[in-house]
Amino acid sequence: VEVVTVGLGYIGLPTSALIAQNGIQVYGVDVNQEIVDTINKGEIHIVEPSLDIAVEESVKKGFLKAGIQPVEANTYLVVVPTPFKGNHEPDISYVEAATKNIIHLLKEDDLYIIESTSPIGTTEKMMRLIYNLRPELEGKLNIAYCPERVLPGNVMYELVYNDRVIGGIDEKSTNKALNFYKQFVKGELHSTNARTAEMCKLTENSSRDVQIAFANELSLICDKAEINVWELINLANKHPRVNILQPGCGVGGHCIAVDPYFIVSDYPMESKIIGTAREVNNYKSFWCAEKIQNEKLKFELEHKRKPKIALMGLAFKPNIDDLRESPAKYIVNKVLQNDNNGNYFIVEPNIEEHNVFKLTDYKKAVEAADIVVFLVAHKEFKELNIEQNKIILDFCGINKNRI
Ligand code: SAJ
Repeated sequence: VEVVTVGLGYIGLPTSALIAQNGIQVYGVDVNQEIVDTINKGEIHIVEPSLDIAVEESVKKGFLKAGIQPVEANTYLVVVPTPFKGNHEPDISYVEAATKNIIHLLKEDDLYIIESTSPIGTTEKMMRLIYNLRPELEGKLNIAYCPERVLPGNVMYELVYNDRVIGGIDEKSTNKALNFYKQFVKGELHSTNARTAEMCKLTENSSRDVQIAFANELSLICDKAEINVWELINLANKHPRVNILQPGCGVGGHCIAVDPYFIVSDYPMESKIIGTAREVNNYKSFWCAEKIQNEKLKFELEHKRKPKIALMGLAFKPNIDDLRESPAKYIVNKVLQNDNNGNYFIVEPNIEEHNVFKLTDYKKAVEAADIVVFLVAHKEFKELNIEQNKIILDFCGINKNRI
């Protein structure tokens, strides 16, 4: 075996398959026996375009195998999740466990790379952990950090064509890692040190979070000022040096809503904008839920009956089936929590069934509703023709002419 990848999730599995497709022997490790068995059958456990074929082919040709325990190789990739704890502090225990699990296999000149999003200094910390247990290897390993930056839904393409930032703990490590990625990445490879590479990943996602927070803040101001925020942003963006993103019902997913906390928890005094952006984006979801409740009360006073409300979308962003850390789901939960016996239709065209919510067809829901609430800008919703008499709460810019 040439390469061991630890972690066979949303990034680890596609990465393993891509390396294997390039004729390199890969052994994927995961703590979950079911996942290991699925992959060894040439099947996959996650939804990602083109991944099924890549895994099936590599397993069939014998270039990809999976197991619970790592085996000896020349390169070790750590691709496990780094969630945060209750107090928003990063939890690097998976990276630590993955590292501890391969330490006994390491030998002179091996390459050890962390791809997991990690707080600044994690690579150096892991280096110390390794050399503490294997002092005879001190200075003889190549240790680097190289963050993934692929967009879910387009992973197999972006893994090959995105540029990569590669930061070793010394120059020898950086060069060794660079040569490793050269084998299967067609994007440019940029070298730096480990701390800069770690911060670079956090910066990319924090930058997007801050920019979305700006758009969300504008939407709150415009709502009070009775200005159409979509028209406003469109007009402001006509300036050659202004490029504002779109407001929505909050920021979700497991990256952009998480990574900024890795900076804030280590540098709280210095990261005021980054921390505030998180608060603004979280508040936006809460604000949307309140807005729905207010609109419902207004309707009840006016019509002397409960309105039928269509809640459109549950996913964390448009045109995907991923509901994890979804602001739309948070809003739906919050609205239902406060009003258990209201008349709600819950809609998510990208999934067939949900274990908690009873889903309604999107056209039927809109037809029956008095109030239509757009939470996610799914493409289906943009084609709807909605009668003028219905009340619309458009949190994600489905119909940009109407607020
Ligand atoms: N969103 C808005 N308004 C916008 C754009 C996005 O409200 O104008 C919301 C989305 O609805 C969603 C959230 O932001 O709830 C995040 O969506 P996204 O499409 O911006 O990003 P992710 O989480 O799918 O993927 C990001 C990407 N990072 C950047 O674009 C800087 C991806 O390249 C990273 O690899 C990924 O995070 C990751 O794994 O870190």
